[in-house]
Amino acid sequence: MSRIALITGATSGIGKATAEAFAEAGIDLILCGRRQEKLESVVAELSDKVKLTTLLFDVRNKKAVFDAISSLPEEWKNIDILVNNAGNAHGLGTLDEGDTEDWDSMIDGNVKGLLYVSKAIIPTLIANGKGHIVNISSVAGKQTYINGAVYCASKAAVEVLSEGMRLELTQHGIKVTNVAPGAVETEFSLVRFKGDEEKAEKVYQGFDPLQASDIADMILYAVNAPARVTIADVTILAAAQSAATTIYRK
Ligand code: NDP
Ligand code: 8X3
Repeated sequence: MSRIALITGATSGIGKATAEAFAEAGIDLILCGRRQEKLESVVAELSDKVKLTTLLFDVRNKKAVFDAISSLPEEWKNIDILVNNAGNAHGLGTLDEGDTEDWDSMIDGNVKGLLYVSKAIIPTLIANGKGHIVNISSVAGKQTYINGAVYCASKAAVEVLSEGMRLELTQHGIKVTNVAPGAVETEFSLVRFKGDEEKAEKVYQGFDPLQASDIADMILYAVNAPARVTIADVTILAAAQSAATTIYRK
């Protein structure tokens, strides 16, 4: 019987690449995001491979999260894999000059949103006595960098939540994998710099950055590992990257 995965942030970057990798592996997909046209284009791309459905919600909106997940038809309710990927950085700057709206977006999206989606799905995993949660953290959750305190704090929270989930859920046969990528070339920097393409492109210049598919490959490996194996915590860096903000550029 094929497995069902729910992926948040499936409209671009790591989430979309994970949908593509899962579809190749025959995993049916519940794709989530806020941009409907992007969700539809991923469905069109993958619909000849697996069964797909979509949920449109903002992870920051608690009611929308619970309403969307409880609206799933019966045949989609038995989720096997949850990929908590939705999230972004908003802005890069000091705390005294930081925009509190940006802080709200990061804390509400990267932390509280991940919690809401998890709370909506964990009871099903427990009832089924099996499942796998993959949380997308960041190297920024392991190493704080200048001007990134709030984003780093939000990802440090994801690290802690991954540990907490593993402590709670192992007894129920549920695996928890924390994935901490370094610099991945996605829409991430475009969002961080509020659509400034020049600034965003500079982040990935002078070295060979990670691609979203590199992270998706790792996620697929983790969810396909033998039953006796939990891939608990993985950091993936670009080969030219030695720490969160240390990148050797040519
Ligand atoms: P992208 O900007 O390409 O993708 C972000 C995804 O998250 C989009 O699909 C977006 O969908 C979704 N999303 C963002 N905010 C919300 C929200 N409030 N509600 C619902 N969905 C939301 O970036 P990445 O693929 O790079 O980012 C994916 C994850 O990887 C993030 O958690 C990020 O922090 C993490 N990460 C990224 C790294 C990088 O260098 N790129 C490195 C380490 C970690 P939509 O806009 O349609 O809602
Ligand atoms: C994204 C990677 O280093 O820009 O989490 O914060 S970084």
